[in-house]
Amino acid sequence: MELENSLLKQDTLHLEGKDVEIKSETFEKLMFLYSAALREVETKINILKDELKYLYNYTLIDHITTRIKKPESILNKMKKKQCNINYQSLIEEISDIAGIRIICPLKDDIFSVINLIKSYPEFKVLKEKDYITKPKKSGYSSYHLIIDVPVNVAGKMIYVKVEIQVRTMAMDFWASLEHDIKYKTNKKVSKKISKELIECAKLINKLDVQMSNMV
Ligand code: 0O2
Repeated sequence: MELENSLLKQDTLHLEGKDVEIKSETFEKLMFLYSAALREVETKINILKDELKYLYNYTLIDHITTRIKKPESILNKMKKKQCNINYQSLIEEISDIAGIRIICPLKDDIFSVINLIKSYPEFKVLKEKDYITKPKKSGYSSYHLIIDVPVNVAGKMIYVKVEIQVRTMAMDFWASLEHDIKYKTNKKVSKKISKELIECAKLINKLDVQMSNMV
């Protein structure tokens, strides 16, 4: 595969400048680290979800999904960001290889989830993007956190980046459809459709505010 071939030209991998060096023969070994970090986060969030449900009968989190970015998508993103195609820049520049999406019923729940995640001492927040208070031009709304997650490999602690996206069910509905229509296709979406998508995002925001006010 093109990506693997390009990456594997450099077989010594330095992780985050933290005194760990991995002699990696395969791209899969690196992906294993991301998948391990993702599982750590997924377990913690699932426990949080159940704890709130069973102890306080509150549904703060409706559901969560996880994914590891496909090699083709990693390569496309590296090219788009004009990165050097090697492990170093993959690890440093691409923050969302491991991704978890947390879907909340209400808009206010997003900020509660974010505060709870920030209170975990083992997660180090590297970056946050509040597209809730200030949606993207496209209309996209979501709260993003990039965190460093400790993973114990062969007795050594290494830190792996995981992207957490938190949004409401309504925002998720919009983002999923918009993604299918526009974000991942190479087809140019007409101005009319883009405008309609922005209008729909505004309606969804109104709906989220109205629903929040009812509870
Ligand atoms: P996919 O397929 O979802 O993984 P950065 O490195 O932070 O400077 P980046 O990662 O492009 O740049 O940051 P940004 O804009 O916050 O986007 C990260 C992710 O948010 C995207 O990942 C999407 O999942 C989502 N996203 C951002 N903008 C939009 C949008 O307009 N519409 C939709 N539907 N999703 C969006 P990927 O890798 O682009 O895609």
